[in-house]
Amino acid sequence: MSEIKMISPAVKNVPWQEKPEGLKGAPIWRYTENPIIGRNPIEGVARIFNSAVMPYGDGFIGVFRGEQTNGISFIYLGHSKDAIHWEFEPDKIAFKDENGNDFMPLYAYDPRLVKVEDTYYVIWCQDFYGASIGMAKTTDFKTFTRIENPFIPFNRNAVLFPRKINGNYMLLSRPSDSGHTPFGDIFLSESPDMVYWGKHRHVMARSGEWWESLKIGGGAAPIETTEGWLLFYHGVSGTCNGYVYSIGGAILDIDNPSKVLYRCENFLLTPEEWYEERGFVPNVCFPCATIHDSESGKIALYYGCADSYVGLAFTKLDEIVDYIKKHSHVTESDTEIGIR
Ligand code: BMA
Repeated sequence: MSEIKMISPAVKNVPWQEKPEGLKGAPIWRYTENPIIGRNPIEGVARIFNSAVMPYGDGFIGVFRGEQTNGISFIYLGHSKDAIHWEFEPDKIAFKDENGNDFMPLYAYDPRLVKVEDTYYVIWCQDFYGASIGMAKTTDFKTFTRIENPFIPFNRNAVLFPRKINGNYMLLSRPSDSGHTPFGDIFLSESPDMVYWGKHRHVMARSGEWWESLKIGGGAAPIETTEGWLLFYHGVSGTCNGYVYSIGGAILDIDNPSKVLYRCENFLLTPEEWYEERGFVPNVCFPCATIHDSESGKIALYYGCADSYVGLAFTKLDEIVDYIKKHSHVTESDTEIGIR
């Protein structure tokens, strides 16, 4: 095993279960009590899935995609002592503009939650005359102030890095179309101020591997390690019966994350449990967050299941990085600088 370390705080109460005996494939294993959030979790909300959580105070906090009973998704705030049992606020997060006036998106889905320095950022997909990325910031989880939309349509799946790199904020995103997007690569954009985004670079393309041959998109906020940025992302294949969403793993260069150092040719997790294969949209494993402990190397991965539930899976940093490196297959478009 490699002597790899996370460069992030210790989180002693990271949720955890030991690896089951006889596990085959990638060293990542599901929580035996999955799904951790079932149907109809809040009055007026039919399903919670594709959601992001992080440590906060002596417990945990999260932003949750709640699909209302009228079919429209918004973001709800949740609190937990153990990051497994969640209590939700009954009303969707009330986003404000800089003057404190109401400024709600028309809808909001697939939120990510990332702390950079002393500020927490919520990033999601919303309508901006077409599907695009929305953002807000908070320091207390009471007031959420919208900040400028980073991109024009169409774009989904934006994931912020947890620290500035070379003085700039860094955002992964996946430009798309207005529908169910039958294509898509991951790109990187930089900003000095979270308002103006530029220096766009291509990071990685959908690959020749069948499970991610249609499109890929960012997943959890990258984890800083001594080997580079560990990225859990989603990869999609188009079958005769619809899309299948699996979870992949890659390691990006620490100073220049548009460069992919290692990329696992095998999926790490693919739909195979009932709550992943059966639901509102079958066959979806959609990663959105990790909670990770730098002292033990434990990683808890949160992922949406079949657009219906939230699931939890576990891995160890050294094991997953070794697996990604052992099964790495990078192409020229992964390793090049990403500008043409
Ligand atoms: C993607 C996103 C996700 C969803 C997935 C499968 O395009 O909209 O929110 O989980 O499709 O339906």
